[in-house]
Amino acid sequence: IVVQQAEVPTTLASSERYDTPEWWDDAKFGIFIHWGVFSVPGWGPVGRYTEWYDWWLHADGKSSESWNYHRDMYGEDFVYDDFIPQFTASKFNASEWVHLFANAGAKYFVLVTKHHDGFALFDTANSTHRSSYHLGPKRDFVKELFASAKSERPGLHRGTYYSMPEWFNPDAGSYGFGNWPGHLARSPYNNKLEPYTGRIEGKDYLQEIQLAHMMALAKDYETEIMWCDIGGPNLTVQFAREWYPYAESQGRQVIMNNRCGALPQFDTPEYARFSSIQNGKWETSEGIDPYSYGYNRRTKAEDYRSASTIITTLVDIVSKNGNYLLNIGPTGEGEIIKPMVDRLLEVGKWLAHSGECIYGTDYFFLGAESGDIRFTRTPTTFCIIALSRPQNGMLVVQKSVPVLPGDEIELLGAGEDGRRLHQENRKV
Ligand code: FUL
Repeated sequence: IVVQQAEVPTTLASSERYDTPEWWDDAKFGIFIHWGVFSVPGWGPVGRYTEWYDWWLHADGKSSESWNYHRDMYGEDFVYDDFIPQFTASKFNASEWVHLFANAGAKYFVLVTKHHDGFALFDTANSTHRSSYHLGPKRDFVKELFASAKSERPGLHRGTYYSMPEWFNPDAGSYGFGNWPGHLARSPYNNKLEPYTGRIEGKDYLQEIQLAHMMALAKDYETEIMWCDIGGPNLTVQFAREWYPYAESQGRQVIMNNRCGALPQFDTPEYARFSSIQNGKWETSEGIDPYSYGYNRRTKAEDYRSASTIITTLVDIVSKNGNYLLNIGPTGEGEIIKPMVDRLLEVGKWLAHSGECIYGTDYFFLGAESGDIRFTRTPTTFCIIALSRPQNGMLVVQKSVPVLPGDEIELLGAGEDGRRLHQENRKV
């Protein structure tokens, strides 16, 4: 017998595609937040993502640095899910977070709502019980953070990172990672070691977990960005067909990245960026930590990217038609540590006086760069941004730039008191 299976569409027709929203094009700078059970150990060998803690523990084997660290710190019987009760979030303060993001000059944020460990930060009642709402702190962090942002910083847009596969979920079977033979997790119900926490027998992974989660984030939490990860088997076309018209009917513009499948609205280079102007909008993501999205207790304060590195990266990306999603990794207690806060606020100071050359700008198509100089523009302004202080105080632009006699030139920046420079406008 040959069973003809219904074909699941994998892409949207061009008539069903949406442009990137105007608010997102204009926003340029967002904050990415990798926070979850992995933040509790918050540790990884240098050069590795700490949100992959559980993976390295298995992948690296019993004589590895990862395993030795884990055994010495927690003992060899301590499994990843034993970190769940320690994920207390005792210092988490939604209001402080959103004010910090806004004061950093970010116009949106993207919260990891479920990473590859399958542990969600929202109410997963309809699908699994593997979430902070059912286990550990018993709190719905997506709801708390989104509610704060909506009421306290309404200009700050809200997005959700969502991992399509789950590493050790037997129901997710062959989806990207597959099962890990012998992987055990602590059951929240009887405290025994079992194959996967919170699993509800007989669920169809794609329909009842993945799609159900994405729909909940879209409708119950009103996410504006569905920032999927990894790709793999998915029902994104089905999702998009429901979500886009739904959001549109509410007068909201929403967006999905290229890792959802179906409709790549924007590219997502990771710890990397394009070196030339791209026709399509794109977004680089990378950590303040030079090696990891998740918090790494090994990283020294001076190793975090400096504010000036962050600013020059932002300028470079924006001049090439991209957005910059800068990641922070809070601790398991929900604290954003001081070195990160300091850098974010420093970036915010710069954006406060020079943001008009960033937000709402477009690239300048005659050439994004010339040495240490970048260009951006709006319909009425042309910006020349020097990435380093020009020698002898003289900025030489060796490009044909659209400046006409009669135009006014203004130098943006802050004086020593931090206030905007007041300069006599100069006529060209
Ligand atoms: C990757 C993930 O595997 C990383 O842990 C991180 O979340 C990054 C943004 O995407 O694919």
